[in-house]
Amino acid sequence: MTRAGFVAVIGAPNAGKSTLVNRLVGAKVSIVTQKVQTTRFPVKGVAMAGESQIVLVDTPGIFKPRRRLDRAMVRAAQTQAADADAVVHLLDAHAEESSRAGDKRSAEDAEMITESYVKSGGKVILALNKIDLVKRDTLLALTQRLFESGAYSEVFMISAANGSGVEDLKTRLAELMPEGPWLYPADQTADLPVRLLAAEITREKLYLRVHEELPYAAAVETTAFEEKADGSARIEQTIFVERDSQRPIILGKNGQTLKWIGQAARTDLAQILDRPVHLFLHVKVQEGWQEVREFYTGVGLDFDV
Ligand SMILES: Nc1nc2c(ncn2[C@@H]2O[C@H](COP(=O)(O)OP(=O)(O)OP(=O)(O)O)[C@@H](O)[C@H]2O)c(=O)[nH]1
Ligand SMILES: [Mg+2]
Repeated sequence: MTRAGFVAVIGAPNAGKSTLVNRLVGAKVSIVTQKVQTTRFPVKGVAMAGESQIVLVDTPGIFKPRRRLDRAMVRAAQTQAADADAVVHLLDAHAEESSRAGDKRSAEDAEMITESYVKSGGKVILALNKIDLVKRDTLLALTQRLFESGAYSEVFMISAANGSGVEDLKTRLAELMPEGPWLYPADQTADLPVRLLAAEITREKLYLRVHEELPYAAAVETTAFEEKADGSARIEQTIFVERDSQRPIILGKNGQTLKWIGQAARTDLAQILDRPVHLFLHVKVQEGWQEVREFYTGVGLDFDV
């Protein structure tokens, strides 16, 4: 008897959702950076646990949206939660501990998250993340307070970064999956089209390298993906920025920054695609790319929310 279903991982920006999905899947399916709003669209990863197939849906962070892109991201996360067989609300225990009471912004974000699982109809699993950074007694007090809210069916304490507690969560998710045939071949871990995955990897390196200078203003598009006769892949990508002043930030002195980004992305891609990769990056200024419909439809986001 096999089981299979969808688990939406939702939470505030930077809670560690993508780290958790990668950990559960055992492969890198979604990009991770120290920056908030790294994940822009739902990304699926497939985990196997005995006879259960768990399709994890990594989602953009839920927060009070301000721009069109924010709205599209938050709506996508809420839709995934509503459609899933189980919902995990991942909460950064460390941030929760250090945020001052009455922090208006985080209160608004929390409200948005609660709203999305009210829409999901069912109970939600709370997973307190980053327990490697939090003292045990703080954690217990936090758990009690959150559990008393009544919104959660159960609580797990985990560290997505070092894996502690993650196997228990996985076992529980496996039990919650409905009976039925597997949705993906047992050896498949990701289902992102390869061009999109390649663009995400480059965006990750871009964020890792210039996260302070470049708040949310960049997008990456794969413009060519060619399988060469010698077994290698030739990939061309364009990095879009919004202003002329952002170009030199990405290029760096003598083009050093762009070179680093390209090398780091190429190394990852070669490993993920399991073949040599030739990567060519271009930087283009496109004012207001966030208002271009194709940037949304290309990654499955709704432009009109
Ligand atoms: N110490 C510690 N850091 C963690 C843990 N989980 C994630 N992180 C770090 O938290 C940061 C954010 O992780 P992500 O997985 O990108 O978070 P996210 O929730 O997907 O963020 P968005 O996509 O922006 O909403 C990264 O720097 C991770 O390395 C953890 O268990 N412990
Ligand atoms: Mg993410």
